[in-house]
Amino acid sequence: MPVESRRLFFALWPPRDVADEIAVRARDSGVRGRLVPPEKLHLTLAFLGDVPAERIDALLAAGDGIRAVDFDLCLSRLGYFRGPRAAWVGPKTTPAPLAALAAGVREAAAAAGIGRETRGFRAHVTVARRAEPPRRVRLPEPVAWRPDAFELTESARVAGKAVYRPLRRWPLAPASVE
Ligand code: 2AM
Repeated sequence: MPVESRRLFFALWPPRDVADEIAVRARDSGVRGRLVPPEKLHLTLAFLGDVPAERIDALLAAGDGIRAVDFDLCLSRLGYFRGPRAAWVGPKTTPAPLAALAAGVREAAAAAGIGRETRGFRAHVTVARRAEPPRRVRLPEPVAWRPDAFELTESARVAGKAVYRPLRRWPLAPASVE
């Protein structure tokens, strides 16, 4: 009997105005390929793959235990992954609280008995798939984004298309202002 499972990942999802801005800036920078529509733009913190249904409660409980603070993201870089032929935008450097959050969700997954993600964390928002390598490495104008929550998202296939559904969102605590 097949084991029931769901394809899950932790991610940051930009609000619509930021997503629109990312899409416009990427297009204006000459990104070519299958452009990701604004409503599907996200920054993956950890990809968990197929998670057996009976592990999901433990994963949500582990997620509840994560304490993370918010941070500013300045998306100014344009990059390319040759293997998956993905063009992306991302920050020039990864803010420490973002690196800590990515580590936190990976630890939560491990605590729930879900294999650790093998790729190192590289903060990026994929803007085009089956893309050509971008000709520039910088966006003409950076996009500012202050995420206020992280999410456990399901990636389902509906009629051959990837559909993303939120399972749970957790707020990022405001970082104390010095
Ligand atoms: P990326 O394409 O932005 O790099 C949901 O499927 C998200 O998880 C995708 O947007 C993808 O991020 C990431 N993902 C999908 N398959 C993956 C894999 N095999 N390994 C790592 N990350 C993956």
